[in-house]
Amino acid sequence: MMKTPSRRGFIGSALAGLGAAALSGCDRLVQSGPTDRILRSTEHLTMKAQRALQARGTPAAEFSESDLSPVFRANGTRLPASDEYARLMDGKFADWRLRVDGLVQKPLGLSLDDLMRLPSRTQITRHDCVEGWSAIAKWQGVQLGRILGTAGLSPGARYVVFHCADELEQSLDGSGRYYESIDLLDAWHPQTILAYAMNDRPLPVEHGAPLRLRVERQLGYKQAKYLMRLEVVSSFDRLWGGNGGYWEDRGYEWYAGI
Ligand SMILES: Nc1nc2c(c(=O)[nH]1)N[C@H]1C(S)=C(S)[C@@H](COP(=O)(O)O)O[C@H]1N2
Ligand SMILES: [Mo]
Repeated sequence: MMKTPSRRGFIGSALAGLGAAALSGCDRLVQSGPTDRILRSTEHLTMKAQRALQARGTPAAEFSESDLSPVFRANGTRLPASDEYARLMDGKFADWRLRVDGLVQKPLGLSLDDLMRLPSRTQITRHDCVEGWSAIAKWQGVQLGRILGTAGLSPGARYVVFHCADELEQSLDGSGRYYESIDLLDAWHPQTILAYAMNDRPLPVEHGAPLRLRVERQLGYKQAKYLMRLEVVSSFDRLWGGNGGYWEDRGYEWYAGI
């Protein structure tokens, strides 16, 4: 089983990769006798890329109880329409399992109790929707890195895909099903959690019961609700529109940083 990388380890190796890429670019330029100007511009790009990666490792702002929004809108699906979801909801999600599969050493099927028995993280953060509203709430859940560490990544693993229970757009081929994806850097970010509680209560149905993603450095549409399955993949070009998410397939940016 692969060792769980620490956040530093992860960013470190990503940066090392960038360094190597920059170096080989440098060699090539030197060999072909380039001007200083080109060399400087690649140095500049590398520095920008490094800054961007380092910035992604820094935490999102956390707030205090007194900042909690009195009202937190629900957006997109408020109740998945499938019979399966209705059945799971009727049973208070006792029969729900989070499947973890794809490029993992050990596929998992985790119940809500399994997740709640693991150490949890609680964070008060601000959710920003592209539609122009924000709200602050308290989220409690399991760090995604812990789950991936238990499953163990297989070679080629690069992204985590979040498959949801709802179809936001009704379609014959299922292409209206909500899904999202993040890379491993965000997956191991300490504030990236699978949340089962909101404001000290079980996650309400309209906010994604029984489990949703919180990936706090990104916009609202990345915060996938109604999680059913996590799939570790090397690329998402075979998934639906190939852009890594429901809204991405409809033109939104894949990396929705804030
Ligand atoms: N499964 C699923 N996840 C989703 C959505 C959705 O429609 N379905 N909407 C997204 C959008 S655009 C936003 S702003 C947030 C809204 O979360 P909320 O309903 O808890 O406010 O969920 C995101 N995650
Ligand atoms: Mo949103």
